[in-house]
Amino acid sequence: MTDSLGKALLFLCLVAAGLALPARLSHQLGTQAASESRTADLDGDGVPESYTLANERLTVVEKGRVVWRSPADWRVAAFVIADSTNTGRPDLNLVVWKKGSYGAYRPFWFKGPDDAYTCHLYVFDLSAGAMKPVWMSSAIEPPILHLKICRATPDGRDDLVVTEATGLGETTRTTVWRWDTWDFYRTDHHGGWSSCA
Ligand SMILES: [Ca+2]
Repeated sequence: MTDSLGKALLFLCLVAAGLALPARLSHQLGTQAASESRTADLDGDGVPESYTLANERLTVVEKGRVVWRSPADWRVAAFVIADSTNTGRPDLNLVVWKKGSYGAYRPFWFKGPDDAYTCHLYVFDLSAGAMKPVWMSSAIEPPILHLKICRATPDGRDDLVVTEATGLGETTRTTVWRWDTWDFYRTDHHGGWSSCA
């Protein structure tokens, strides 16, 4: 067994058991830096906000005021600021690990404790001084190890380029997602992007 395959299998087993420190371990498997900061003007008011990821929490500050902070029970593994929903304005895209997939609204068929760490993709817009959810996924399986958002050369729209963990021989694979009105769907685009965030 290769070292990378061993890490991936260990990762999936620990996460499934709810025992892992998944964000930290996912960093070891190839996600972005655990601490980083950048600026962007998501609400388009001409004043850039700062986005700082530290200790797995993201803090957004504008004019010295904390506009938004990710909840304490989220472990933010990565964030990408790009127009993932192709509206012409940048979105805040978060890869989040948290315990439980369903919250207070679990489906009737789900039995047993809902306390394993699962990976989620959340998309937010900043508008009128508040961070507003655009899209919040249920648990993503296989989990996202790395996320880029790339501008497609044929039509100038943005694609999500997602590196996923797998436990089936190959350790990772890359899939491409595109926004369509209410949801992301997988496309067969591979390459041909002019730039990536
Ligand atoms: Ca602003």
